[in-house]
Amino acid sequence: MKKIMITGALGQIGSELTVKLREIYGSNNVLATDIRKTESTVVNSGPFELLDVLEADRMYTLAKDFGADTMIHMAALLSATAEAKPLLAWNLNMGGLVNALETSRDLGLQLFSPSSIGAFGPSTPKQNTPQDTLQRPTTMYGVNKVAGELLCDYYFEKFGVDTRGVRFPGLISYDTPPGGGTTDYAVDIYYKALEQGKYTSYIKQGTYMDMMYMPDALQAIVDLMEADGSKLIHRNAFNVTAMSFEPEQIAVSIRKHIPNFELSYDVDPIRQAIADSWPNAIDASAAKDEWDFKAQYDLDTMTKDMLEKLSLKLNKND
Ligand code: AKB
Repeated sequence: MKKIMITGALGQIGSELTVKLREIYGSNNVLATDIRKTESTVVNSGPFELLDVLEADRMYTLAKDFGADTMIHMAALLSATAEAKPLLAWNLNMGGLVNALETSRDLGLQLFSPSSIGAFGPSTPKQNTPQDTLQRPTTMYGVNKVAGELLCDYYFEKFGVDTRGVRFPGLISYDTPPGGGTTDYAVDIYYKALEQGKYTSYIKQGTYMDMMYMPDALQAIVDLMEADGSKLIHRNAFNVTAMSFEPEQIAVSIRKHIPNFELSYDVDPIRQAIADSWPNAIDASAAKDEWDFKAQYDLDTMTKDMLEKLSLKLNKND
């Protein structure tokens, strides 16, 4: 990775990834793009262009003019929004990916495109979910992710595009809030713990899902993209995870810092159904074996860092 173009750069992952990549590779070597423009570090700290990922010609021209050798394609609708707007999700998630693949094919770019634990479904083994297993998701997001994994494999096999990707779990960060995901409760809970001392979860007690702290997710992207391609067997869909917990466990972790924190429930049937169709805990051993994936943060170290960073952020905004 030397000249990198990012789509969806103002989203939850993109906004922190852009900053990290600019630190590693130099500000002028990372072109951030998004469908909107905001007063933000991403826009102000290096090159930025407006891009709707459905505009294939503009995507191609921007990548060509920038001299990109790498595309990191983050623009997508997340699981809950995709379930509410399935046709839009199909068009945007698949159309954007096809354009990213075609641009990468024409210009010889290396391409990162994220999959998700959403690529699994109710018939997938729930515990220690294997890397290679049944994938019959029942959500539009899951359908998009499985199709995306296969399409990326196809472009590698057929056209030699150096496609790479991981199945991300829920990602937790203090910088940019996620939007429209099923796992978003695990971010909201920290904001509400600091602001109100209590949180009402839309995910039911006892519902386990895989999660990861954002610094580990960003490092995973860099490590996979820098990995020796000849060692990658599962190049587009590596299971990665750092922890698996249910709402009560995150509450216990928060109470180590905010002893009176209260957790209650008002379950959202749509997001609960999505969560119920996903694994409880996936097996990330293929990522460890093939490119040395490892996560630094567990639930308690993440909670400590989240609460410290978030209180600084929230106090600053007072
Ligand atoms: C979501 O909940 O949609 C995402 C995911 C796990 O892919 N965070």
